Amino acid sequence: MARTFKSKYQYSDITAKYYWLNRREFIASGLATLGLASQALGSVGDEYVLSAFSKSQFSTDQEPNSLEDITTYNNFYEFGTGKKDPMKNAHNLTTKPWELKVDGLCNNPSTYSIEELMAKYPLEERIYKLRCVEAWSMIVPWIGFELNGLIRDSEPMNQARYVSFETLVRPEEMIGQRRGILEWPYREGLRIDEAMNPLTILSVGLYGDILPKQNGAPIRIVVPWKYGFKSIKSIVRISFTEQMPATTWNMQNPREYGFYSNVNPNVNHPRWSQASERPIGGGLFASRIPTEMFNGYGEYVADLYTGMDLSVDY
Ligand SMILES: Nc1nc2c(c(=O)[nH]1)N[C@H]1C(S)=C(S)[C@@H](COP(=O)(O)O)O[C@H]1N2
Ligand SMILES: [Mo]
Repeated sequence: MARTFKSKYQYSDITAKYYWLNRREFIASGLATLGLASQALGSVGDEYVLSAFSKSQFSTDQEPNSLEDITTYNNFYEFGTGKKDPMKNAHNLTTKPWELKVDGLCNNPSTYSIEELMAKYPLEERIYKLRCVEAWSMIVPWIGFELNGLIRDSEPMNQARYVSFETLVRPEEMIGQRRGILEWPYREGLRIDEAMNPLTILSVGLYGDILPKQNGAPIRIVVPWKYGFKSIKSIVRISFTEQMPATTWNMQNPREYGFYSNVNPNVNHPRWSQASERPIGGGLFASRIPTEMFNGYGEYVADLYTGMDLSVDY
């Protein structure tokens, strides 16, 4: 049933229609001057041409947030700590050429360009809910491919139990990296079975186009059943390890941010409740909605945690 449609502004499917609707709305919203509009859009540029993509059974049928919501309310500390800093500063990042290195405990380490990855792995649209640990959420129509194909092709050794990820370090272009807000590079990690789960994707686009820079161009991870900080942006390295890798927010404050960080309404953050969340884009007085276990993805991922106490391994 997977329908294939081409990217680059083709009015050929519901998703493309969303794109156009949002775009019109966006242009009408007062950012109409070209300069501002393209800045807010994070220079969705000509860096890469997205290959054709198909729809996915894993997409939610909830309506995606507008492109404006998705590109103007971001966490990307490499570009500053304010929600609008990434939109203002990420255009400085050079995303082409870009290399993604795969190394560590595997028999087939390799380095890939973005073009090679897009040619090798078929792209799909995945409309997922993103739930930040700060208790807000949005619906994002990502385009990407399952990480498990790349993992299989890398032939991990038997000892490999975890996969770690690293973001680029380039303080000349990433203004936030000139200060020690976090320990750079930003690092994340998954257990290998979590990384192999079909929901875990490498995203190269959203809304039918390549990734805006503030969303982690040219390639980022998306793990929809975990808090947003696990979905690491602008990655340059994937490594297979035997030991649980060090991860940025866990290093920063292990009491507040665990390695697993599965969305869990029953385990509160020490400074705020995780029982509910604020959907972005609903306006100032929009009501909060209850947070779902595993962000609503339990049917696909609950098995990964059988026998674990998730209030201990939070
Ligand atoms: N390299 C890097 N990746 C990152 C972050 C970051 O600061 N640096 N922030 C994380 C957080 S806290 C969230 S909620 C999501 C936000 O993704 P979005 O801006 O595309 O919605 O990115 C995550 N990935
Ligand atoms: Mo977040």
